[in-house]
Amino acid sequence: MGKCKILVVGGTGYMGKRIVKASLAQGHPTYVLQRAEIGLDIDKLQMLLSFKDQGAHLVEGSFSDHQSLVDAVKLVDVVICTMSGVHFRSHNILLQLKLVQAIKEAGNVKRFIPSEFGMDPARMGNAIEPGRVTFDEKMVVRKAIEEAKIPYTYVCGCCFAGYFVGNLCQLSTLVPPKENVIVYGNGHKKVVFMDEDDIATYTVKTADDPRALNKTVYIRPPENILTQKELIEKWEKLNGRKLTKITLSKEDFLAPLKELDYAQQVGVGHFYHVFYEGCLTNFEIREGEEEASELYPEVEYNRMDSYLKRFL
Ligand code: NDP
Ligand code: GO6
Repeated sequence: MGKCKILVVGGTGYMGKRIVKASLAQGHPTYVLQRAEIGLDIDKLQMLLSFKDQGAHLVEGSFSDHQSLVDAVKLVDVVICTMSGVHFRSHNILLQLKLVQAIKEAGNVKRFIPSEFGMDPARMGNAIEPGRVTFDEKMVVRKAIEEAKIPYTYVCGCCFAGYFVGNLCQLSTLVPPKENVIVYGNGHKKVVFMDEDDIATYTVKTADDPRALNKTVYIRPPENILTQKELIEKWEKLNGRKLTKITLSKEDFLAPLKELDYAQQVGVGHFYHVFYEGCLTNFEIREGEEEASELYPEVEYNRMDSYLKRFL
């Protein structure tokens, strides 16, 4: 039996390009949606051409052309969508409803993996405004998938290292602070940090795995469950220098929320849930749910001390 065919929607994005890479690496016939709207975006076009050089098939289509989406999904067994959900980029999670309609109509897709890859929206019913929009929208997409009886896997449960590790969990920067580091509360909530390439590897692994059918797969590998304090210590050890810790209470963290722009308000809300509530780890993974490193013990996921070495 050959490897299942995978269509990546959102393939030139931050997560999408890694899904394309992982799909090719795992030997899947890999299809990437080439949207008409990219127009003069030369970087996207060049990236798509490089995917083709690596063996991917480019499929022309557009979210404003329903038939083109139906035709695209008819080519494959699995659709993985990495639509933007990042509020300082081109967040568009609800656009996936069009993809859900196309998959429903096409009728051939054996698995749909929607754009999730973060906090489990099903557990974020009490999230604060305006950041909760992320979870509300992802839940709207889930509801449409389940109502259409489309087989699915929801991949979630961790923080992207790119947004959370290099900066030692500081907002508005992606590199380590030089002198002072803001510590959220006592810095002791357990967080899950993952190299995005490993998230992509696990995601593609679930695509044809019956154990992941109609389930949520949490990415929570034991070695990458760390508190903010532990992450800071790893950096200090590597860098040979201590940082000055500035403890921030949850009240002080949330106080300036209203003065920030919308995207940052969303981000602050998300940081609040991750670092003050510990929302990634304050529940057990139960019957009917799976954990990625247990399903795929052969994957040698990157540890965060080696990830941090890139910043030395
Ligand atoms: P990006 O911002 O990189 O965008 C991904 C793709 O979305 C783009 O490349 C583009 O596809 C597509 N897209 C954007 N706007 C439109 C539009 N108007 N019409 C059609 N397609 C559009 O997204 P990320 O990779 O950063 O995010 C993917 C997921 O990961 C989201 O669900 C997000 O919430 C989650 N996330 C989780 C994080 C975590 O720490 N856990 C951190 C960051 C994101 P194309 O390639 O066709 O141009
Ligand atoms: C990451 C961010 C970083 C925001 C999730 C503002 C959805 C999730 C862990 O896109 O808003 O500086 O789960 O100043 O389910 C963004 C979002 C983080 C990055 C959160 C995210 C995480 C989205 C910032 C900033 C580094």
